[in-house]
Amino acid sequence: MRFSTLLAQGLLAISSVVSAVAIDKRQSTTQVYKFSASPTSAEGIAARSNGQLLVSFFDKGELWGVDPATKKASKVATFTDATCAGGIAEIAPDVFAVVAGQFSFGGGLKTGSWAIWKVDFTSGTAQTSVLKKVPDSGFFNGLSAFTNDTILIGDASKGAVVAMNVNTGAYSTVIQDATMAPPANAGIPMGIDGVRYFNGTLYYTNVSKNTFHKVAVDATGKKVGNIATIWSNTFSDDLWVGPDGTAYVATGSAGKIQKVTPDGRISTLVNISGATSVTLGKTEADKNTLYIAGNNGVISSVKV
Ligand SMILES: *[C@@H]1O[C@H](CO)[C@@H](O)[C@H](O)[C@H]1NC(C)=O
Ligand SMILES: *[C@@H]1O[C@H](CO)[C@@H](O)[C@H](O)[C@H]1NC(C)=O
Ligand SMILES: *[C@@H]1O[C@H](CO)[C@@H](O)[C@H](O)[C@H]1NC(C)=O
Ligand SMILES: CC(=O)N[C@H]1CO[C@H](CO)[C@@H](O)[C@@H]1O
Repeated sequence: MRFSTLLAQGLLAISSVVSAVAIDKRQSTTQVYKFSASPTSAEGIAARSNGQLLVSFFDKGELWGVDPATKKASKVATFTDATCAGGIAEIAPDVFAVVAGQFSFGGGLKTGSWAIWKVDFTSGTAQTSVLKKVPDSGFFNGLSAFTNDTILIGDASKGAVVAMNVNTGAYSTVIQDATMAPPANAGIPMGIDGVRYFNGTLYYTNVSKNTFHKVAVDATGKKVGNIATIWSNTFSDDLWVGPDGTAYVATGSAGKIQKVTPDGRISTLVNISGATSVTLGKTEADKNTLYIAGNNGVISSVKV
């Protein structure tokens, strides 16, 4: 009797320590802005060096600016002949490339409609132009800065990565792999989704296969060695890699932001539903703030 009471008290003490640790780690997000009319389905997010955020939309060929300080938003670019936009990457200081083309849940995918657009803020106002229309595109979605004059584009329907020179628009497929392909039974023809290059490594997700991968690439973007699978059991959308090599992955319906340290430890940064993409802030004040775009129109933030 006495022994079991002591044991029970001991177990209680242990369990309260365990739950205290778990509670300390729990975080919640703060809403920055909510898009509630059209567009709504935020798909890509990027941070400018002036603290503003850029948000692209899966349900409209537009790019919007969001100011986390004033919590106001305004349209910065309309992509002609596009119904859908995707990844955003900074290709020179305050110059961004954005994926846009034609997809809608009602109208389906129009292959060959995809283009890389350039949105240049260096003159003070956004100057929007087509960098390159790609007639042999399948379904562009993910985008990453790569070398100073090259970007890497994920073609979600072809299961490929395309490298493009941002000065000339010249492009070529550098990787095509089964881990990047959509499965035959995919609801929409999307395999490779999030694409981010960091320090010799290309990270990418497959949105229809619940996978997250990494592979070393050479200076032209071609793969070197084997593709590693970081996980194969969690719905995975777009991602960001911080300056220390930590990856943050938006997991949409899986309901969380997953963090992967350079040595491969996986944890949940925060629970949040519908996250499509993430980025770290670029100013001294918000470099440890992760901004999250959601398909419910909510733009939110959390400390990393
Ligand atoms: C996320 O939710 C799960 C289940 O409710 C909980 O156990 C976990 O502590 C939460 N994680 C964070 C980082 O809040
Ligand atoms: C790339 O740009 C950075 C910053 O402008 C510069 O420091 C670096 O030398 C450039 N690298 C190459 C390979 O051109
Ligand atoms: C970049 O990769 C090199 C070689 O693997 C490594 O030594 C270095 O720590 C990495 N840098 C960062 C910032 O992760
Ligand atoms: C539709 C589809 O391809 N589903 C796949 C999701 O990912 C898991 C794990 O890789 C596969 O087992 C499923 O077949």
